Amino acid sequence: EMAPEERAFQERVDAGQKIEPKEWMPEGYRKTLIRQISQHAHSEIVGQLPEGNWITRAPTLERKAILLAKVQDEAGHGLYLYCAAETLGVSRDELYAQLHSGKAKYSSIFNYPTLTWADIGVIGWLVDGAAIMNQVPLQRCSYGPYSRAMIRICKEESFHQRQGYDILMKMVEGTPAQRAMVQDALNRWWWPSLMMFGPSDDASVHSAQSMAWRIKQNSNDELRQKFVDQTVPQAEYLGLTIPDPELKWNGEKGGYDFGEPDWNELFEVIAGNGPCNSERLGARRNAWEDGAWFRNGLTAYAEKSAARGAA
Ligand code: FAQ
Repeated sequence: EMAPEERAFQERVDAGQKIEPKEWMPEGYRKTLIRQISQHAHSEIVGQLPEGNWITRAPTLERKAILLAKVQDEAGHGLYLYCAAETLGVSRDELYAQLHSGKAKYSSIFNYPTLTWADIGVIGWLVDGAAIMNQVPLQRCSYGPYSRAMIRICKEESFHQRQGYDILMKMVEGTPAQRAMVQDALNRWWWPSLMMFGPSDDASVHSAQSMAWRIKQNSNDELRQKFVDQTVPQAEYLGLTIPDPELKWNGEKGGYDFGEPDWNELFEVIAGNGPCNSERLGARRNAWEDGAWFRNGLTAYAEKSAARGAA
């Protein structure tokens, strides 16, 4: 039996109204949003690292400028999302502490290494492609600040995806070795990209409640299916083979049948045991520690100014 204020809240959500920061909300709704938004913010921040690895080695000045802009956009996305999380009554320092202690999650996808330049193309194509597929419905999320952040983020993600596909269009016109490099990158990133959508629906503990609250509009498997359907023709256009022997068009359902991702791998990566987890977290911790002198300087200056003002 729902309390009256909770029933009123649910009715507003069902009617498609936005919930704003100072309004009453169930504690579980607040907690779920803090969890999801902060995890999303951390993903953007950690997500700079795999691509940042190639900024100094981009093949041309133009590619370097484009990649630099993309990685800067990711920093911006992280910052909007931290702001959205802060409206729920959590401080940025707490959120950083959760990331640095390993308590908070971030997307599994950023725990894989970027071995070649083709990986940068494939990340834009698949990882940003999956991110858009997940984020377009989040623009209609019931929580106002998150939904508004998603509108701007989605516009920038579309550019990111195009830049990735553009890298690959160029590379597949190149030498056999360059084409092989693209195929190898696709082979390594395909399954981890499918895992970005989360565990299968029967293992997704949060989906039902998040959908009832209209935080999520679609289940993990629905979005994964849409992603596969959108991506297979793009792979064909590039002349690439998706590394899934079970992939097959199913005319009856109007979509592709495809193989099961290795869920054990996803859970291992989420638990901190992926190929680059410790490297990624180490880089974020170092960045935080290396910035201590600057934070201390700012605080000392603010205290001095306040003391001067009071005198
Ligand atoms: N990685 O019950 P569910 C980007 C966790 S895009 C890590 O299904 P939910 C852009 C989940 O948190 C990537 N953890 O959970 C970019 C939960 O654990 P918890 C970021 C995962 O929340 C591109 C547990 O498993 N995008 O950054 C993953 O209903 C290129 C059970 O799962 C977002 O975060 C995973 N893949 O659905 C940047 C989108 N999957 O918290 C740079 C917003 C599941 O209870 C370069 N988030 N888990 O300890 C969402 O839409 C949802 O949170 C899902 C998961 C769909 C990720």
